[in-house]
Amino acid sequence: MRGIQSVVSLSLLLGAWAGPVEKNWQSKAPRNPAYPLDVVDKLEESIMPNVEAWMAKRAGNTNNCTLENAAIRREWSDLSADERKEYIRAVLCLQSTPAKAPKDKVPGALSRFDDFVATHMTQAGTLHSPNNLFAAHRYFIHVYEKALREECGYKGYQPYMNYDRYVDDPINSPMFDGSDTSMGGNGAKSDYPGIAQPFPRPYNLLPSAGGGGCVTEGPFKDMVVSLGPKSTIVRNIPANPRADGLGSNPRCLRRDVNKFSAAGARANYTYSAIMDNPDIDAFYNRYLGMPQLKGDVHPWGIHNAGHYIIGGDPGGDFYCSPGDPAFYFHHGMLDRVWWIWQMQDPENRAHAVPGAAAMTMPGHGGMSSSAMKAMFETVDVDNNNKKTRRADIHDAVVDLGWTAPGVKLMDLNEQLGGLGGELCYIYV
Ligand SMILES: *[C@@H]1O[C@H](CO)[C@@H](O)[C@H](O)[C@H]1NC(C)=O
Ligand SMILES: *[C@@H]1O[C@H](CO)[C@@H](O)[C@H](O)[C@H]1NC(C)=O
Ligand SMILES: [Cu+2]
Repeated sequence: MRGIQSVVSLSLLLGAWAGPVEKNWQSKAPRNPAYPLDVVDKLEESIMPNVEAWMAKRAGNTNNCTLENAAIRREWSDLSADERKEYIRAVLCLQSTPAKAPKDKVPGALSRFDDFVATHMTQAGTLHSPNNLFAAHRYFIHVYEKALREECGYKGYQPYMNYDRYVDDPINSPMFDGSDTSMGGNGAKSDYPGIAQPFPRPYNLLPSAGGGGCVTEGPFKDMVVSLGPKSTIVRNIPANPRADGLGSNPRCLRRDVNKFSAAGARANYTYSAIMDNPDIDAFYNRYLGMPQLKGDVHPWGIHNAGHYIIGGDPGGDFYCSPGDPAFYFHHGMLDRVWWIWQMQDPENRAHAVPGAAAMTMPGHGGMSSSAMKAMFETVDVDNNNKKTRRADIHDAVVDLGWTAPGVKLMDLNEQLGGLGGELCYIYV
């Protein structure tokens, strides 16, 4: 007995001696050895001491959220095949669970999955004003993840897409190779025109990568897209029966898995956005690709670059983009990038909100920049399209209609402990 005990304590001692003790979150989130850590992954690892110090500083104020009990959001190809299938099952489940959105307002919502799409459409101003873009999307992903877990029995957390892993060949990547462990394949060849971009020639167009038609392979090949289109540029899609795009318009999922777009989301872009922009507005603008960096030949900004890795319909539609299930992987990555940026200097950055010098999100999906700007003039819009001008940022409410209760914008900044502890997750 005694002998065994001392062997155990000796090996513990040796373990501690032999090198850094593996942290709880690392052992719970193994990485896929096929993908060596990129510069952003390394940056993420390097923030953990800051995160620990920030948690210690906020002790008693993190609503019982700790690094030990925090959820872990992982990269898609770090998940095992079974874990990916389980995630896919949950998304398909959400797509076959009845909608909660009122039928008179959103006759086109076929499922709980569509409730989120409809919310992104009706709350577009709230979700995309400079004040709200980061925080409201953090909340949006959180409530989607919650629906997967609580309504569809999913035990994991929302995965993200590290674009850099797939830049060279997104079509054959674990995200989009069309296998049963992917998020569905590319779209068929079509007359997809590419996507206009707010940059001088020749960067004013993100060219088609050859797809744009219906997705024919993988778990979402039979998916029915119903809401929209509202701002898409994809040709030959029937118009929605309602001007607001909320009517029923059943059609296939269309994609143009696009390596040109992906090139604007290489890790060096993400790294530079985080490290070269200590100011929140500069970071925000860079994230949106504005203004174009001198000589940059992939100037889309990681936000648009990530969206147009799939583009298509509804993925390329400003309003309806969450109708492609890959949306949540992309915005998960963006949320991760925001967190890594925040944790460079939590004291000054954790509660910084873009605004004063933030540029308006460039028009996309066929929308002009002036139309975008008009949408953001009054920032809080409820489900009945009632607009409230906001005086103080601390009063700002993010209202996600029938998908989630309205919450204070400033309660969404702390990923570890925000919303009374409801937000409690890290990225690995
Ligand atoms: C934190 O945990 C303690 C002990 O379980 C509990 O009494 C308290 O209500 C919790 N606080 C919050 C904000 O959840
Ligand atoms: C990232 O690297 C690519 C080459 O792989 C280069 O063209 C681009 O300018 C770099 N971008 C930044 C922001 O460093
Ligand atoms: Cu959005």
